[in-house]
Amino acid sequence: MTRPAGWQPSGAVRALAVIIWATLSACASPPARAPGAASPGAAPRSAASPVDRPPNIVFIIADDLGYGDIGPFGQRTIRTPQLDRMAREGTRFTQFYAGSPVCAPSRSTLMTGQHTGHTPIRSNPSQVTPAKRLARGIDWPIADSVRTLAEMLRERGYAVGGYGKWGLGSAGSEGDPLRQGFDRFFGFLSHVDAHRHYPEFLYDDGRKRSLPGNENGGHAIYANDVIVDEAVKFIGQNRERPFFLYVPLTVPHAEIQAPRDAFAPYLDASGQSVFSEKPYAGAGNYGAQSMPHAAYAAMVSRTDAYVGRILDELRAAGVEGRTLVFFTSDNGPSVEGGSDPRHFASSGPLRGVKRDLYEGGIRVPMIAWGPGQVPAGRVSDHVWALWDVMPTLAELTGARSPAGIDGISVAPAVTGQGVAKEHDFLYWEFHEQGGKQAVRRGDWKAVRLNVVANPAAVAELYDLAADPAERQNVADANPELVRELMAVMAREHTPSDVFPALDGARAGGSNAPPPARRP
Ligand SMILES: [Ca+2]
Repeated sequence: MTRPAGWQPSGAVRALAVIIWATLSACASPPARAPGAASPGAAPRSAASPVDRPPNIVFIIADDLGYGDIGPFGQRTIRTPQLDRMAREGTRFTQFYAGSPVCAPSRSTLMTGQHTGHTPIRSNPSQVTPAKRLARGIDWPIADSVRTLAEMLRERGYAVGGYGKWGLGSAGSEGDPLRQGFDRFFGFLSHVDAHRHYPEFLYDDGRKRSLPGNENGGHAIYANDVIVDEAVKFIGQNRERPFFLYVPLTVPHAEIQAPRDAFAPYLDASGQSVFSEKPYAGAGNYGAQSMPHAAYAAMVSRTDAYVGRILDELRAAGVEGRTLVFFTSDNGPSVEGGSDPRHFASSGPLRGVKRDLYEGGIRVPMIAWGPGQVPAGRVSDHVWALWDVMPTLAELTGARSPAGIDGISVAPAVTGQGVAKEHDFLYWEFHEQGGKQAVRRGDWKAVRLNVVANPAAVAELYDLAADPAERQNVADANPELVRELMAVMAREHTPSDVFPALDGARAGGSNAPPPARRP
């Protein structure tokens, strides 16, 4: 955060990064595709391209895992030895952000490279206008016309597999992952289905696959166990070609349920929880849990074990030297369904939880791992967000990133080679709880609340460098800065006919027409 806004790496820095990348890449085994056989839609590349042999990409995203939930980010109670190891062997990013404080829009920013002022899925399904929800099914689909991260990498010649929760379109809709760039998808398609960890079925390439023993409330097969079984198979099946493995796990999202063996570290000799417990009775989509603290810890440790399984499989397949692995979360920790983020300090030192635009709702862990490619044991405070993943992976793989998106490539922050670009600003909007907007510029963070009822709402202002917990609202002392950041909010929100909640809530209540929609 020390360089002026708008700073760009020089051509010499970029060229150096290219040479270093080419040297690293040359050590890896080539993919099966014939040399020089460009895939449809791939960017034209020179003979000196750094990514003639593009790395495999594994992107693991936990669900509702807070900034402070895992060891590398300060957790002291819940055990996460695999993520501890991943961080020791890779780079930990302390200022990485989700796209949104809830699931669907966060995933939309990842898949489109656009922030929530532009991305097609702006909010969870409950916020779609009722008439349209009836017409199109529960989860509003990403349109065919949208080019997704999965499509970008498939165009580059990657095998593309998704294992976990999709949430951006139901089976057969235009948002079906099989119509959005995935060769294979196994798991949950809708958000609400994914609230259950012992479902009666999962989708296997668009068809329902029964999970025997889960009928009538049975707890025979834990969904994420079988999801990771399938994900691991994908690695072995595609070891001879570049692959993109997307693993959107549905843990530790409520309901708070874990397999019996996952509880072991958190039970005493008599089988009782080692934590204080207040049983959760269950409500709505969420099942009951007699030991919610132990169960939550078990879910986070199970998440950790899944990461370990994937890293082990990469080694067993002999591809760890040409694979980049990312681990993050889609939003902050939840207070719903029996979750109790205060017990484990799940937001770490940050203010807020899921559905907040304070840091605890949107700042999430991020670890990048790639032996010989990503520096080991490094900690980076580079500021980036889920919508930067698409252009970053484009640079790392030689794929063609869409024009006009909000994301920027931070590839040098991942490889440790060169200096990564910095954002002029980051923007978030949230359509529930009265409507919220936030902007981060440098270390300044502005948050507007209740913007639907009060289009004139003035932003709160925090100095994250001096006050990372956002305790001191310094808006009154910095009126000009507040005006500037509210102008960013007014500019970055573009209207949406599907998710219109904020369309009348432009900062300052201006009735001026919005700027032209970006492509
Ligand atoms: Ca989530």
